[in-house]
Amino acid sequence: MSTRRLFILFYLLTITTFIQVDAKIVARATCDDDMLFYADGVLMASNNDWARPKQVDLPDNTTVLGVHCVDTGGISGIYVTYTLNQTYTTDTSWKCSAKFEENWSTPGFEDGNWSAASIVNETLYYRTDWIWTAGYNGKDKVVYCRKKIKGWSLYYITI
Ligand SMILES: [Ca+2]
Repeated sequence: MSTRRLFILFYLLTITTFIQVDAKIVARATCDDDMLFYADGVLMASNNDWARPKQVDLPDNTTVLGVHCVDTGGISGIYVTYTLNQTYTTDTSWKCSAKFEENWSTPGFEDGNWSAASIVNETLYYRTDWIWTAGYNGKDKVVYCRKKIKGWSLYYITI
């Protein structure tokens, strides 16, 4: 193998290492009140203490996050952060619905009819980046919110 080819190989290995480090997805998720947290349609965590988000290590190739939340009274909301090169927090790019639909949390589900999430903006608990459907304040008690996150893939290059 020539020096140039060795250099290219080393270069690609370095890039691959960075991709793998960056691709690790760590999520923290909670909701007010009872949460089920999904990654690509697979149940990853449940939580019924909104003040204590659950930390979840997600598969590197996760493409869709889903939160099913049941509000059992008072105020409601969903809060998720996840790292994928940088840290993202629930915002209006999430899609929410109050209607159960089969396979709603899977990558293949078509969410074009779902509405953009509403920001709860509950100042009592400083919830400036929690989300819900537009039916906040007791109208929607059971909601489903999902978010397509950036996927990643490895490219194989012949030197
Ligand atoms: Ca509540």
